[in-house]
Amino acid sequence: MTDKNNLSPVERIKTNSNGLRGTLKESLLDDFTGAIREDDQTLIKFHGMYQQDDRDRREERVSKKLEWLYSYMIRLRLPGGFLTSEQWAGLHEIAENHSTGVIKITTRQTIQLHGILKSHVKPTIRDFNLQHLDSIAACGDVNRNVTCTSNPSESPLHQEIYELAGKISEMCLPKTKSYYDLWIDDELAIDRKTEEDPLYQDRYLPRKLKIGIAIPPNNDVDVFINDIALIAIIENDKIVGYNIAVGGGLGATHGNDATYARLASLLGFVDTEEKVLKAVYEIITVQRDFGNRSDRKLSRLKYTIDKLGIEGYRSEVEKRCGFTFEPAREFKFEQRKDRYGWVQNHEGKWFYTVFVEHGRILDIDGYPLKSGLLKIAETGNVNFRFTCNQNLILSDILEKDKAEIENLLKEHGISTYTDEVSALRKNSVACVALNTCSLALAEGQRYLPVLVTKIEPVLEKYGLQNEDITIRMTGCPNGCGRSPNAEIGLVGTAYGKYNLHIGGDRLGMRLNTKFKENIGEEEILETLDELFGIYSEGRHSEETFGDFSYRYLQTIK
Ligand code: SRM
Ligand code: SF4
Repeated sequence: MTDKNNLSPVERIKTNSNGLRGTLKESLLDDFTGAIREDDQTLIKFHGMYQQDDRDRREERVSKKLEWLYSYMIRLRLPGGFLTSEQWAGLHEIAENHSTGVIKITTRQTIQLHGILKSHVKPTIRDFNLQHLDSIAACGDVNRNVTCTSNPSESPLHQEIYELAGKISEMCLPKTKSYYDLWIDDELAIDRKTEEDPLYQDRYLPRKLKIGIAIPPNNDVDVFINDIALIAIIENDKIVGYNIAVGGGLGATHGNDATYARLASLLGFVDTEEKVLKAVYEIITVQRDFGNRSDRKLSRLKYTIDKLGIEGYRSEVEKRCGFTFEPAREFKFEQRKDRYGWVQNHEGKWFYTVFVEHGRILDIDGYPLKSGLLKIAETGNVNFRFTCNQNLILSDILEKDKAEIENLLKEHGISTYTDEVSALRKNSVACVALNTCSLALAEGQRYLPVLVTKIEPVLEKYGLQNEDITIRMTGCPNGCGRSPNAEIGLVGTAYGKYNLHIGGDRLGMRLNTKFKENIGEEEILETLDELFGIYSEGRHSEETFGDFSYRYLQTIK
């Protein structure tokens, strides 16, 4: 149980927040600064926003005796990652009017906008509201965006888990109405009765909580990195229940050995949807009651699992549920990557997966991706879905509309780009990092594309250019681009320096291991050159780079 005498400062901010309102109203009205009050910086996260500043411009601002250039990032709550074409067109306009203009697809299947000035925060949320979109609980010590295997319309089963993602998201929403008071209605209409929150109470969770749902054989959601992982078990083309795993999480802190990345451990199997929802709910209440509220570095559910033991955690959940878990059932993942290009579903509808490098949708010279997508949205004949690999699926296209979409994809260079990029690039993920992330030690999405261009010829030298090797980069060890769960992981340590990790498997079932510490580009390329050389000569037939390097690491121990 939590040491009540030694609570982290964030605990006080939450319980004293008057339903997450704090002094946000006053902070927003203060024209003297682009920032908000310190405690409000914690509370605004629960409303799906972060205060940030442009780190590229810090020195310039200080030299001009100006405060840092503060702005806000807003993240949408989109369980299962879905927008209609009307919503996409609306989002395009909102991005143009209020943010840097770049639409960013995140590694949790949703959208972020960056660079929103304080005076634009409310108008942005209001415009989202007009599109029936919200950012409630997209950040903060609550359940975050629920992810599920992409392409919900691919089969009736996909639709079923997409709906489950929505139900879990709804069940786990905080009951406070402060989001609407603060950002939409302009009134503090607090009705204590309707704000009573049996799940979060007034202290919320000790830390963020993440839930993902996968349908084997596809693990595109990287399900085991979630605090709660649901794996659909299919028999005779029907979902007969879910294996539930708990305790995934990738964040760690350099130099703090008490912190670590961890994949979720199987708790057991439950059959009906009612039981799944109850189990998820009570897994959360156990974390609420037993999670560490003193040291936020050790407060994720993975540490609670390791403290109570998987048996201890299970028996507490079972006690609260009033039923027991069956032993976990057999399942097999066979792939984790997105299926680029055209795919047709069981109803004859078409889907086109667009490769979007690190989820950044913008127009650049010679590649008008963002304008092309707007034109596609304006046809009204497609939906937009997002993948946990930061890509976009144009979905639910009828046979009669396919040619029109195909032409627009060609006209804007989108299909040519998706077809032509290398296998390595298609399997690359990077986090945002600089210039907006306050925790970044090194570059992420701005640098991995450059590095991949330098790695491509090295792969070609060994005839490995068509291998689907996963490479992921994060600007720090928090793992937002899931670098610990890749065949090649690059984890920022300082500007231009990374730890190089290898030996993770391709399917997201085995974390990688640190191989080289704090190295720059030259040494990264030299090391990979050497490893690819040994791999091309010494690999077993069909052996992936991740499995080979895992084996190689055992031989050099
Ligand atoms: Fe993350 C914090 C971006 C997915 C683990 N993450 C942050 C912040 C908000 C930095 C901050 O706290 O000030 C980053 C904002 C950067 C920016 O400028 O936008 C940030 N995380 C992201 C995104 C946008 C990366 C991306 O390029 O796609 C992803 C948004 C997901 C979403 O839509 O909700 C994102 N973050 C992840 C993931 C991957 C996942 O969930 O699939 C992880 C690893 C899994 C996990 O949670 O363990 C992840 N983010 C973290 C952590 C480490 C938490 C921990 O347990 O130690 C932090 C730091 C923290 O919470 O203190 C963090
Ligand atoms: Fe920022 Fe680190 Fe997350 Fe990258 S991994 S977005 S640098 S917190």
